[in-house]
Amino acid sequence: MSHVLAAVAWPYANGPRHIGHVSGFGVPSDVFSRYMRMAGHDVLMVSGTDEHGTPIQVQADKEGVTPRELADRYNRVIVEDLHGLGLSYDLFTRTTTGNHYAVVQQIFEGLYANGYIVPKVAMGAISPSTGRTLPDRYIEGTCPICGYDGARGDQCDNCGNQLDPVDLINPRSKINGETPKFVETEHFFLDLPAFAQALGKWLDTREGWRTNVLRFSKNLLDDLQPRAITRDLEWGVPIPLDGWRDRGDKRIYVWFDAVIGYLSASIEWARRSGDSDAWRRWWAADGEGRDARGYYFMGKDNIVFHSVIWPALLLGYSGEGDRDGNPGELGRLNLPTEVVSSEFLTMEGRKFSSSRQVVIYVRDFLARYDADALRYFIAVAGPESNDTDFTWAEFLRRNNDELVAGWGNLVNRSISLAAKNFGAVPPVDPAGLTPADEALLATARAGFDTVGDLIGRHRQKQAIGEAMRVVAEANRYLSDQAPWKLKGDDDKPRMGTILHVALQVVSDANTLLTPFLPHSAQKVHELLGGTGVHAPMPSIVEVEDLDGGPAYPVLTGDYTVGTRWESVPLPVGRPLAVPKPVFRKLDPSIVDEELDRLGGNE
Ligand code: MET
Repeated sequence: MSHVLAAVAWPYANGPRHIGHVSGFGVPSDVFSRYMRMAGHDVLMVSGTDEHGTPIQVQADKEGVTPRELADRYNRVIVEDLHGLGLSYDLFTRTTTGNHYAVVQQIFEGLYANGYIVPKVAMGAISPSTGRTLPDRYIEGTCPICGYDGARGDQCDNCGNQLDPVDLINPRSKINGETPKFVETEHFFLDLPAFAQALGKWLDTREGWRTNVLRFSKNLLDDLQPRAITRDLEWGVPIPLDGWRDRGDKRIYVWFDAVIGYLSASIEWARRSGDSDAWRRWWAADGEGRDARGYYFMGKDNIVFHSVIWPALLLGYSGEGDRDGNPGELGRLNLPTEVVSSEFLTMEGRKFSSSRQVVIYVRDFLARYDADALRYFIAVAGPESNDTDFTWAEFLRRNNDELVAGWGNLVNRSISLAAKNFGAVPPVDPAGLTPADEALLATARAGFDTVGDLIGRHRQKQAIGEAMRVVAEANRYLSDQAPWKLKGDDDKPRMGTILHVALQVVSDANTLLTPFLPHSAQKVHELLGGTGVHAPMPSIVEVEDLDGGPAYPVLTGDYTVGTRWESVPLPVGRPLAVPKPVFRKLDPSIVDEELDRLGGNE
């Protein structure tokens, strides 16, 4: 057993999340965490809503509410959506908690004490018409590095480089098109160049990363610049230094506070668990967390923050950047084991866009379809290592031809036949198993190694492909053996054997599919006569803020109770009832209906 941290990207609380968001990090991190727990590891899966910074401020201005009101609203919406998908967070919290503020300030102070945070006068953009600061992301222009015309002030999405708005050619405000004015303003900078060697050494020791993620991260080291980690903004974590703490107009940069969320959420989880030091099992590099592993799940636009900036913060706080320093009060902290980044999901060939209504919100999806139908699509056809397209026609096909006609059919016909002819799990005939029986059972058993290994290496597409291969072989076995023809008294023992084998393989395949399809796995477990929790689910709990702030909803759960990653022999004689179908076949008319719902459709 080992300690495994599943650190999942924090969705901005500035609107409902769409299926592109959850297919990049939400579902894959849940599949991974569920599998790791089933395999006996002590998993801590944490995240929360990202509630500071300009993404929240700008949307709040648009809706005419305060940032806090906006964050409260969408925090709840997002918590409910992730709950609907069955994502098994140990704690899904938010960045506006007292605990998070304290931890962010602690990390800032540690970095400052080690000399990695320095004040500097920089040029900041303001809007000439309103006099307010113009956030980096709301300035657009031509990238000075690659010439792409849609570059943002903080980053070019074409070449992936980090930018400063002042470097953009022909800068303009995304809010109203005006040309920003640049004025001098004092900020704190993270001395990123002072981590070049330590980061390079660490990246050189990384194994098993997707090659593009590792290559991209190493390339970033060639041109590290100091990064501003404060902003001219009223909304955010105050700067914990004398003379700055009480200033209303400067706050810590949202990305600085958000990545620290992985640590602060772990600490919050520990404080709520009754053992306030328990977080150290995943984090303390010199103590209980020495052998822990940390996997970070995100979309590809977030790589730099997880493979360069967050590790730099951890190194600097631990006193392990390129100059001498001491660890802060929390001690030396673990760096990520792996940054697991996915690509993008597009929608009927176009980029997701809430404003153009090229979007399917999680909530709307779950109102019309089952969570596992979406989880299945994401697992078999999601953007794991290539940009991929969601189309309703493909969703329909995957659901009807694979989930319903493949897995659902196997479950249904095996259990129905056994229930009708035996009313229970039949025994194996004393004549024994045939080579075909043995071969199928062996295929299913071998799945535990293959599928588990693939999930452990973040090859979830291949993993579910292997699990579905077991399903396909079992369907072929049933068709070949045709147990329904063996109705005579002499044949019935053989019919029992075939159904015994089929049911055992249904049970094994169900376990293999549990990380992917937890809702239906629980149902199949019950159809097989099982009781108790097979696939644990998260719940929404209203909690008090631990440091006196307002109460809020979190996602949490007890995941120690689910089934293990192993073949469990089905007890002969266990009563079986004729099953109701587990999966819903969808009518082809949904494709046109859904396309009509999408905006901008010809
Ligand atoms: N809120 C960010 C995003 O949605 C992710 C933050 S992960 C610490 O891109």
